[in-house]
Amino acid sequence: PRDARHIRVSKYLARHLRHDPQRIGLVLDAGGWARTDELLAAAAAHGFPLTRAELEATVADNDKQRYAFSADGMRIRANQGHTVAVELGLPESAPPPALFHGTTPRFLAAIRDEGLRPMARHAVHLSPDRETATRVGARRGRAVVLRVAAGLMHERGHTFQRSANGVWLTGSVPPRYLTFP
Ligand code: HQG
Repeated sequence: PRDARHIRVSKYLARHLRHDPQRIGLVLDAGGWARTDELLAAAAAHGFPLTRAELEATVADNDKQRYAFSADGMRIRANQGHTVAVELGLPESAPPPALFHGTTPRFLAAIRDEGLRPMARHAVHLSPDRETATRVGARRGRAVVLRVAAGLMHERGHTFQRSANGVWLTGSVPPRYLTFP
């Protein structure tokens, strides 16, 4: 259930597992993992007490499966979306022929010029279908969905990784692989 508390906890995790762990004195390892007990202690010490049960519920019920526990439950990380340096260690994977990127009109001129760049994040995020890309673009205004010739990129040596929650990641997308609406 996506109640207000669940959303607050998810946003708190995004802030500290993707962007700003040092704000609460949290240390992520090279793979982006935090110790679960350290996260709970750090959150409590910085005015955001949450129980292990709430944390587990947020990870399990998250609409985009943004977070994952290690197999033993001792560690937790964000599946994608980082701005801090992490090496997620995802295997390279062959993408489907087409992937999609949702953006908004004010970025189009720059994207036509220079293609898709990771901007603040570690990789360009691509969606497996137009519906998902539309939701991503709509976060910033009117959604514009670009088609990415991912199969062709892959044939020509670009590498792709698929995150645990189904987001496709690649370093950049040159303009010639993009189809604009
Ligand atoms: C745009 C959310 C100018 C790009 C979503 C995007 C996703 C350029 C923005 C995930 C550009 C970056 C990532 C260029 C790209 N010139 N603008 N050359 N290249 N852009 O948030 O893909 O809910 O870093 O189109 O669902 O929007 O947080 O990337 O608009 O999966 O889990 O620059 O974040 O997931 O924005 O979103 P972002 P994104 P969560």
